[in-house]
Amino acid sequence: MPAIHARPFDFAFERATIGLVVIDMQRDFIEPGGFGASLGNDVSLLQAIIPTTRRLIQGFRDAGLPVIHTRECHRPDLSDLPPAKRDRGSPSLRIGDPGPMGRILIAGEPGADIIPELAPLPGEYVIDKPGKGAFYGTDFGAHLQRLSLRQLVFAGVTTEVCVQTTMREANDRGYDGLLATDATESYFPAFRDAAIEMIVAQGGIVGWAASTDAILEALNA
Ligand code: TIU
Repeated sequence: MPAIHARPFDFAFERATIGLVVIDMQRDFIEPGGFGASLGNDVSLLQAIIPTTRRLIQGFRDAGLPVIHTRECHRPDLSDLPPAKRDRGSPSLRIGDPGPMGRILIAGEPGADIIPELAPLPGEYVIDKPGKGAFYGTDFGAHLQRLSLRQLVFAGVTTEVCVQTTMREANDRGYDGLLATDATESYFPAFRDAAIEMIVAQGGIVGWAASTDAILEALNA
């Protein structure tokens, strides 16, 4: 069985059952004027991983393996937005408010789009999710079953929020999850590093971690 050189030990996979999940690489998190900025974050930190994430996506496409994208966003009528989420903290703009990229974190608005550099290809599945985890309130699990996937490589933002939440959800459902350490980022680099350590600690209590080079080397072997 092929394997990716990873922490805490090599990540074995089969070509028939591995796929890439790219979490929330949306304008709302990565460009000025969106949800991430409204929370007071420096969004330029997240822009640094665009080239690596692009290379990782291209590697899966070149290998003929599935790429799944997620977007955190809500229905225009906000019926899937719990008041507890909308009313949290004191952001400059709340979810659903009009901003420079349309309504904040609303499906169909420019800000909710995946950034053009990482745009999904026709045929690549895009999951719109109302929560931080990709399984909650979506057909992500059903889609993984349809594709018979068992090993998931994760990339995207932010490491300790939507990426880690989804990896934990996947782990509890029996998937093997590996995080691409240089294709994920946080507004708090120390949280990115801590999340990676939490994932691999205790013999891989949540999953594995590896560089994009190591992942692509194994896919191309
Ligand atoms: N704010 C933050 O760090 N993240 C989110 O709200 N969502 C995702 O991580 N996608």
